[in-house]
Amino acid sequence: MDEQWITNQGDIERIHALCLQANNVIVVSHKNCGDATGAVLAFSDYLFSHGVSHTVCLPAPVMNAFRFLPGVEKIQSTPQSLDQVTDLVIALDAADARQAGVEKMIDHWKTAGIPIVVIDHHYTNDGFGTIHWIEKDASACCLMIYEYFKTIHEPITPSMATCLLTGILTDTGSFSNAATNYEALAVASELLSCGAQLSTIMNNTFRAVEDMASLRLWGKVLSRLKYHKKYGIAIACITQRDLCECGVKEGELESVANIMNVVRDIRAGMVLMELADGTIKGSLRTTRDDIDVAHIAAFFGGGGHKKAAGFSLQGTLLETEDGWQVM
Ligand SMILES: [Mn+2]
Repeated sequence: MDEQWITNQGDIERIHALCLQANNVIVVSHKNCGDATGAVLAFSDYLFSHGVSHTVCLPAPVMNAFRFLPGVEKIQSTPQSLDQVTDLVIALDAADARQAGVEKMIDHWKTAGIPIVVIDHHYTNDGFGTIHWIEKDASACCLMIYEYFKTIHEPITPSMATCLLTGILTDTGSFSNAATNYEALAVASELLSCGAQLSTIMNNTFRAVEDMASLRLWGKVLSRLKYHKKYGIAIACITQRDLCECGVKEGELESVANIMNVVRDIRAGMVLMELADGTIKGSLRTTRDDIDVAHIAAFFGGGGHKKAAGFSLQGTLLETEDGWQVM
């Protein structure tokens, strides 16, 4: 199938038709993200309501903050679940095949002529599918799924509304970052009228610190905060030793790069965390309109959004006299 880029409503209807015809759809997205998790679960509810057999796969178990989402138990882990026979792949909120956890399958699917529909809002999206609907200005992928449901007149249940609102709230930093716009607020209000559980979302998703142990860990990490004067970037580093000493699991810290956004006079914040698999996960955040952290992440081989981006490096972290070194 040739590469195709979606531009109008008729194409949304075409994706809908592909879904209705499919015998087994695989829905994939990236890990540790409210927008990704909310989008796949709302899409799963839609497929279920039409009796379409499907599997929902994410590259890692759902983090604590999003385990309240209705239908979360349906989510399976890639890559094991990707081996099954499929005739349609839907990738949501993922900028490339690796982020979606499908890098080992994508060539096989393409050779077999299986359509791979990519619905995404990352402006670093590399067009890894065969049919693409990319809205670089959309605040969240969940907003696009909302538009999709509206276009095909799909009724939005309270469960779907909670999933979609979670994506909008997480990607806009609960309406605080630059992705926040009229559409995000208008759709959020619409989702509340569909029965979205706002207080449940807020209570589960926006507690930056999981427990006392995590708070102590942050005390330790913030006491060593470095500031890169030339670039105006504050850098916090979390080592495996820190996690071990404080008794915190790495999965419990995934969304807290936002903690750096509380500092007013820095240009951007970066959190570097050593993972048990020998890689270092870098997360970048800014609240400033004149900074593009996706550009910085791209320098390290990563990507993302202007306000929130990430990358991954091989190695371990070593504290030196004037900063941190990747060994
Ligand atoms: Mn997103």
